[in-house]
Amino acid sequence: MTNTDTEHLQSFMQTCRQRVEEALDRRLPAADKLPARLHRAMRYSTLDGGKRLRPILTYATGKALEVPFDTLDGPACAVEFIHVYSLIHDDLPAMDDDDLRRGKPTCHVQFDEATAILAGDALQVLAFETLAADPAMAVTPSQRAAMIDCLAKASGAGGMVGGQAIDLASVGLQLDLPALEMMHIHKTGALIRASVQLAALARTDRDPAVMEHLDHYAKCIGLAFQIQDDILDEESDTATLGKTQGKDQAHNKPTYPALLGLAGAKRKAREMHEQAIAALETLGEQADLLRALSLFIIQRRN
Ligand code: GRG
Repeated sequence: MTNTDTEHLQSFMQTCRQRVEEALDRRLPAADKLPARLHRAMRYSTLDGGKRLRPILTYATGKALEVPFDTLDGPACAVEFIHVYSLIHDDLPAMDDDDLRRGKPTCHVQFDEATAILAGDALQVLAFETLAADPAMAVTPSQRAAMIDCLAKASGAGGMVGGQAIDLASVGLQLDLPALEMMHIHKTGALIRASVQLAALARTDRDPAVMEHLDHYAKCIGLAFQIQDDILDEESDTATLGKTQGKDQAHNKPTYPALLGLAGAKRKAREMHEQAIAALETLGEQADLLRALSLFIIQRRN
């Protein structure tokens, strides 16, 4: 990737971050609206933090398919609402029991456990309300239904929640590579895949071959993202990550570096990136941002 490509990606990501920040702000309940503690917790965990990788993927897919950004604000927010809810619940004492997220105290530490559970619940519902009713989305009712179906499947027992259940059940167990992959395809990969699919669903004249290529790309970057996450958990530090570093090892969790070694995990991440790029072969230069994002995923430091 040239310097110009990197600068272009950085400026695109910055534009998307600003855009989604404003869109999230508008869709969240006001902080002083009752019940104010719940609304403050929802806003605290959602706003002003995170890489916004999933919304950026939604917008970048929109660029590749020429979908207007006004139509994508709803899907971009919906996927981020689901992501934030999952982080809040994952940090709870009953799950990962963490006190640092996005460089600040986790929701249950800043507020309390019950409020954190409710904030997660409410964000999850807000995601679907956004897809069902967002007036700025120029889509047909059947496209809306397809988007709701897509996000529900990606988030539920057959997707992210199922992956989290496998993860909780596997602590201390010796998972082999296919089992580890299966867990991550659900836990992290499903939502990343949905971030791409939601933008594609905004087009009525979908070419099934292009949809398939984009889906393959999304599956590959989903795994690459998780492998890099595991690598960073070993290589990075708490301040850079904005979350507790070294937790995987401390909790004896199965990870890619544990199974493949650090060098093997890096090779695997690179392989997934190369497969992602190959999947986009038939798409023209309008897919360059997606290509650059794939590289960003395996080179990110937080
Ligand atoms: C509790 C239903 C439920 C699901 C939890 C996604 C998840 C499932 C848990 C998060 C725990 C975790 C650290 C997973 C590894 C990969 C991951 C999703 C990291 C966080 O995503 P980033 O790096 O976070 O995109 P930011 O803060 O940048 O948005």
